[in-house]
Amino acid sequence: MRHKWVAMLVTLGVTAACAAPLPQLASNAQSVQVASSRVKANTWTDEVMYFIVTDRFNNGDRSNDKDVEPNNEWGYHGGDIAGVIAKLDYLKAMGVTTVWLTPWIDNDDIPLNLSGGRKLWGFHGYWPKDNQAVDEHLGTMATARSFVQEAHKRGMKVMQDVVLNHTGYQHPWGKGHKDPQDPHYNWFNHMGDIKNWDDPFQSVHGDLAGLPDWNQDIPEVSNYLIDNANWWVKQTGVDGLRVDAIKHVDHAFWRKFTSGVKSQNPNLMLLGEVLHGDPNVVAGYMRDGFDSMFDFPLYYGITDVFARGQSARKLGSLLGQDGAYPDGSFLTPFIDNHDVPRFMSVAGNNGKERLKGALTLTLTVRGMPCIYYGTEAGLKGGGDPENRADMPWNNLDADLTAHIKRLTSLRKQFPALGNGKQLEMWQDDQVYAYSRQAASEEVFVVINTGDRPVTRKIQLRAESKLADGTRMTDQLGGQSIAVDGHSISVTLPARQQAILTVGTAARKR
Ligand SMILES: [Ca+2]
Ligand SMILES: [Ca+2]
Ligand SMILES: [Ca+2]
Repeated sequence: MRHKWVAMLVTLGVTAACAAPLPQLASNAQSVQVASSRVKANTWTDEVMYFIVTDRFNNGDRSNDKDVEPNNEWGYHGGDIAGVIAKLDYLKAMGVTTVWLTPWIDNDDIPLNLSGGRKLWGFHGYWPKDNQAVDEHLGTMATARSFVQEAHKRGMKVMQDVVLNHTGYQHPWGKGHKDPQDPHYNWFNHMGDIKNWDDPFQSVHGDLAGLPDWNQDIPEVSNYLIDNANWWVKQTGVDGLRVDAIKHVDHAFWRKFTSGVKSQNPNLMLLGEVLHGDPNVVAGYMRDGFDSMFDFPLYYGITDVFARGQSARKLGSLLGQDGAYPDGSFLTPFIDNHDVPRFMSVAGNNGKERLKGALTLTLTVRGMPCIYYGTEAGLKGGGDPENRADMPWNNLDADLTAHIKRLTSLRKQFPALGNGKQLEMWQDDQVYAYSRQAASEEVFVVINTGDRPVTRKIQLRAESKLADGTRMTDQLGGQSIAVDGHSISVTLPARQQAILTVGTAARKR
């Protein structure tokens, strides 16, 4: 979660309203053990994840369309969980295997009122109001359960987005968080808004734009949050949790959280979000017990190289730091999401070709790729909320969709693309190449990120088992080449890529 509107909200002054108090969940301090070491439970690298801002995706139930204002970019637009269920077959046909939705937890019921009559709603889901309910705009607990069941029926997995740093403005416990007389006063931090984002103490203990900040330092709170996460998993049967804003909570809590959740749900996949470009910072949270982390460092590299035309060596430099992670093979690479401008709004000329290059990298590089809804439509959008526009169902892009399907299909046909070891083969300012090597399979990916055609003679890695004379076929462009002198010679037009597999035939599309 990113809060570019922090200063704006503070300046304008926001209003929040009251809600009825909630019963407190029983504390379960005994169930929680602090992790002594990181236990590796899940590898989802052969998954393809698709991320949906539920309110903006598909309106499957008109009966929950209260507060809908299609022309208010900060308001509800009517999308819901039923709408996602209706599109599961569409997603499956594109090769998606895992779906992550923005938080479906009940959010604030009254908007923030900004100057000029503008109203900000929690359509994004990151303003929790009732920790044990589904938001009425998105569905009910039964709809959430049904979504998970329908996904499972299709062999797909579901990630639930959870917010453990803060509550919404109207959460019954949080709304009194500045009042020492409030019974839950100690459950929240009282530093006021984060002002210096580089100050680690402020970043953890300060408020994000006035959102009441949980005080995870006290066991009542940390146990409650862990119990609540386990409660949700039990209620809905999700396969994993995407955990929001973890850099705003202390490492000690995350160690307790990952251990406490895994002790109840050993197979649950935990994916953390730290919006930071330094692999060492992101790796520090993976060490707290998260199975995977969003690959924000590589995101910046993908944007710089593919959208902005900077040196392809940046990709090599970033992937060369995988050793910083406890498990560098299980990051979650992505091109863009709801907290950053969409790729198509950053890329200049030939944006669609550049996006296809970025997709080729994202869907063949190590880790579990994540595709943001609307990528298959070439959807544009700058900062939040422009990057959360409605899914343009009547304006999908056949070419982009076909490229995604081609890549997901290749991942199925060549498991090394999901599970193989990532080995760099070549880097220069314009070309980046790597192999994905499994026990009995090698796939080479060669990417021309530049605007000129290239030919490169690329030496195979010492680890390669391919003998001279081995024929290879490019599954994207169709060219056929032979290994010669433990090398391959690859020619690529501007902004094109090759995915080379052993054999003379292009696999069935
Ligand atoms: Ca609806
Ligand atoms: Ca609500
Ligand atoms: Ca915090």
